Amino acid sequence: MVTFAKPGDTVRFKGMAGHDTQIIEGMIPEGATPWQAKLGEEGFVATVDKEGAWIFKCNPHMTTGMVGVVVVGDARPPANRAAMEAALPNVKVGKNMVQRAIKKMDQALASGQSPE
Ligand SMILES: [Cu+2]
Repeated sequence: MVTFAKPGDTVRFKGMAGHDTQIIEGMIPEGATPWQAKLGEEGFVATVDKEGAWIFKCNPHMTTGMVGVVVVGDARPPANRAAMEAALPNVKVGKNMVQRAIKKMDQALASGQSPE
């Protein structure tokens, strides 16, 4: 899942029964505030406070591909695209799923998907 936002926007998580959401280390813009919801935390709201790409996971289902991307701002590619690639070897769980999320982001951006 790839979605788009502007700096300072909020992202609300619904249908959270049995799920959580947490930022993946190294997969947010430099200086950005990571988020973590509790398991089943319905309506959890995350704020994307910096431009760039943010990748998050659901801990119980990450290895089956429950990983998402929020692209914040208009820069293409996102400013932290290279930093994400560099951080990939440090991802301990579900590295292939993070790699897949980055690829999906690249594809979404290449196809011209954008906010609104
Ligand atoms: Cu889940």
